Amino acid sequence: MSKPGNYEAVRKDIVKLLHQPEYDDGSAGPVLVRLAWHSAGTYDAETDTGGSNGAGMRYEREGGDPANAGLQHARVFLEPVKAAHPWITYADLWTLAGCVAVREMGGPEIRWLPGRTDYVDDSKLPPRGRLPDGSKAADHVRAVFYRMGFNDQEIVALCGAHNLGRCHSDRSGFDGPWVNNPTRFSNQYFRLLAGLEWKLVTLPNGVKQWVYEDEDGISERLMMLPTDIALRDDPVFCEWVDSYAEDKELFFEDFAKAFAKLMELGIRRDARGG
Ligand code: CCH
Repeated sequence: MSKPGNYEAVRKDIVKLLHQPEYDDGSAGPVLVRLAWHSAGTYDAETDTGGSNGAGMRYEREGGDPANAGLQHARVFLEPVKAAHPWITYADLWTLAGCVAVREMGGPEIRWLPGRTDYVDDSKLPPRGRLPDGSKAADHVRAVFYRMGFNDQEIVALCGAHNLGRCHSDRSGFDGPWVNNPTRFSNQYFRLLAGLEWKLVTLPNGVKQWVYEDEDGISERLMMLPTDIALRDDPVFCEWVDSYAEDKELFFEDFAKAFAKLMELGIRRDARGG
């Protein structure tokens, strides 16, 4: 067991578990990033409810939200780290793991602070349905992220995380990765979103998503959600899609800021950081 407060030791153990040859594309990284985001993304600024405090996904009420399907894999990956460092809260562990995973997959360093509690405050519990629905349009994306306190630029930067990982037909119903190398953090998602011709298809399960077909009409395995395409087609969002497609450094900087802000939603610390 490490000394309480030794977050460097926790970081090192998270790095060690990222390599998972039997899982998805060989990395636990993408699903850890999604766990961090879904733990925080229930926040509502007006009522100051939701957010990563409380690690509510441990319980059926939040963990069983269909939007969180598949995230049990991420939580199971992290159990040995929690066992080796029992002093860290789940809420800190899940958010830290997301930040470490982004960095280890080649992304920016994200400023992360400890201090989240696992105490479940019933008055802060988020109702289900606060996370975004990939089948919807730009107005839905805005409503969800404005509720957390983000602006249009931050929304586009955050959605650049779809450079990582993939959709699973047995989780969300969507299927496939957004980019060819889904375990490497880059701005490729924006370059493909802006640069390729995307075609709307209906999958055998009835779910509609966008796919890329090359000149011979052969469907590649790359995909976009309707909400991703909404970023390309919205007059304000699209300016940021183009900027991030052209300027990887700008994307990394803006992503790091927006993701750090996401991890802090609803978290308050006293002067000593407690
Ligand atoms: Fe996302 N995301 N996301 N997403 N997401 C999915 C997968 C990942 C939406 C829907 C989906 C963000 C924003 C949005 C990741 C990070 C972020 C999936 C597939 C859907 C659907 C789930 C499955 O089937 O396993 C929608 C809608 C929005 C906004 O409107 C933001 C913000 C972030 C992080 C900053 C990551 C990473 C994945 C891949 C997970 C994996 O298991 O590979």
